[in-house]
Amino acid sequence: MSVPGSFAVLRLLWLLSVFGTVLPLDGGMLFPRESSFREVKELNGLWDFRADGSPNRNEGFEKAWHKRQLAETGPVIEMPVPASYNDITQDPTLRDFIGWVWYDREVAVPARWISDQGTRVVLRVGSAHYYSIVWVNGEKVTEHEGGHLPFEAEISSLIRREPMKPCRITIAVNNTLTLETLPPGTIQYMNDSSRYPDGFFVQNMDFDFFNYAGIHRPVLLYTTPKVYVDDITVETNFMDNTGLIRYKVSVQGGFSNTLNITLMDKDGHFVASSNGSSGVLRVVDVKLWWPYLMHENPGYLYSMKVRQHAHRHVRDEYTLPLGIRTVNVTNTQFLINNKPFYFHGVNKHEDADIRGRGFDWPLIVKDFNLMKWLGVNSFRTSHYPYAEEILQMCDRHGIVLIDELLPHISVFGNASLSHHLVVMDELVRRDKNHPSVVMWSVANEPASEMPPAEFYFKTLIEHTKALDQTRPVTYVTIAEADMDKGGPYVDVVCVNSYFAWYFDQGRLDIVPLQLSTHFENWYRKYQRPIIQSEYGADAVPGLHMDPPMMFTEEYQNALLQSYHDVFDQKRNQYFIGELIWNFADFMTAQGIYRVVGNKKGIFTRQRQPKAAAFLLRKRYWRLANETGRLLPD
Ligand code: GCB
Repeated sequence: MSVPGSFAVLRLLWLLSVFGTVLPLDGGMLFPRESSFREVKELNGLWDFRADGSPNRNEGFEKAWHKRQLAETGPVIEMPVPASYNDITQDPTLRDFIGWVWYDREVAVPARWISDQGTRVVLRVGSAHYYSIVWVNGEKVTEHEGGHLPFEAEISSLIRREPMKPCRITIAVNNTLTLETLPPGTIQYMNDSSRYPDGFFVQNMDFDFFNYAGIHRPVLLYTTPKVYVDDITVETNFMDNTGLIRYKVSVQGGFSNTLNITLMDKDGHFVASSNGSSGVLRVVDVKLWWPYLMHENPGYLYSMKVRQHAHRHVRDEYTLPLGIRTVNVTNTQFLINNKPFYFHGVNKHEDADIRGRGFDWPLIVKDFNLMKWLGVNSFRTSHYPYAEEILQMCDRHGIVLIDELLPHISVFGNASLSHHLVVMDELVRRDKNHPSVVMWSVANEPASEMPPAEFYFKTLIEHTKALDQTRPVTYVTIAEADMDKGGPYVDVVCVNSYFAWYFDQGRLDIVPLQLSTHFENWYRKYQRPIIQSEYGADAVPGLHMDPPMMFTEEYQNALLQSYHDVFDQKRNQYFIGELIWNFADFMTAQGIYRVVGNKKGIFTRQRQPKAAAFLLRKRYWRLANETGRLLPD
């Protein structure tokens, strides 16, 4: 990411510079794709399941439940994977369960995967919240901390040991949040025996969404050859009509053989080729990746086929979809392909009835259809990394993403920081090649009044910029005091505010003054473009009152409208985007501020529009016409 001056000079410098994406983690996290040399077997469906309800939640480890089938060590129920387990049964104890839950199932592994010593078999979990341990046939193969990113383990030699036996996969998942986890939480024991039974505890959390848990994304077995393409990194640029793709490929598992890279256009026609593990592909008459509503052909993707040869035979093949685009930020603008981009979008959650945070294609496709209906060109992955399949949809449809790592954090110790840096590495490693990702958000609303916060954020933001120099970095903030800690380091100021909602309740008349003062102060201080990264009001669908009162659909509409008036005044100055809170109603912990969840959605949780959806739809299509057209050079 660079501040544009003379673009041609910068492009030249780009070609001469070193690779901008530097990843300290060992190994890649390429999305598993089938090819002539790779197979994928999905393990989704029903698994056996048991929550460890013992007082210390440790019975499973004490009795080594992983050593046998789960059904042999106690009662089990059927649990769908992927899904949160919380809302699947009628049992409130399971809905609110804190501690270890256990899943297992047997898998028939294709005989040729076992007999062919040249095949590498990998077990991959798309995500499981929060801490996971995985065993295969009773032997531990991996563990992982963090609820929203994939992890995997090679299991080839293990399954070859007893080739005739089915392969039993056991996964234990713990959703307990502590001061060491990200997001943090605390476990509080209630010791007053006159009010609470022995051992009674609660999980305290500082974020506003239900702590859904379980195996949330697909579980897969996939194969690669023994010597395999492990990671690919691409960075793109263009000069006049020529696209430039700088690539780096790493091969693992043995001697790095000849690599051959072929780029194809959307119709499968040859575009360019190269040999070797790094280089630059030149694309004549390039078709750039454009956001939805900014071009008649948004989301244009090329395919980069990476082939690994040995003795003139192809040994491995992996095809990466990629889009060619640039991102730059000035003091007042966000530029995609050197054109000003205005974010008119939403904040989302991975959240729905029954499945909780579980991956669900019908829901994902419905949400994309709703976003396109609304005229949304962007969203923020509030407040954690979303499934990679969602990012792929964004790539294909031209929906621009602010890729966020974490919700509210309030602990700034060394342990949190080291873990935060590792998860940031994991996020960049997974998402670096997605053209839809135009900015990293390292956290939402950190309670930065805590003293070590400034060091924490400086380190985190600088680390992220060192990982990836091609994208701007932000963190999302709500208070000016918070911004003082990280503000000097961010490229774009992302600000949340809830005027006439959490403050000055019911007083819509104060919004124009407070909002514009707020913007002016922030711009004066940081001289960075500003995005309204959250604003909104709860509306209970079907509740009406005119003149508007809080919680009615009319109030939600009127509040949005009063924000929009100020946005329109600042739009041609430094104000570069608006993301409504929230796309849809979503579940939260129980509390007196939430009526069965957060109701700030412009759609209900079942994805039916409230009045505000129509208001926003009108506005976003108007904005698309005013801001989205390609501006002349
Ligand atoms: C915020 C948070 C978001 C909450 C929202 C609200 O500032 O970032 O997670 O859900 O406010 O509705 O209170």
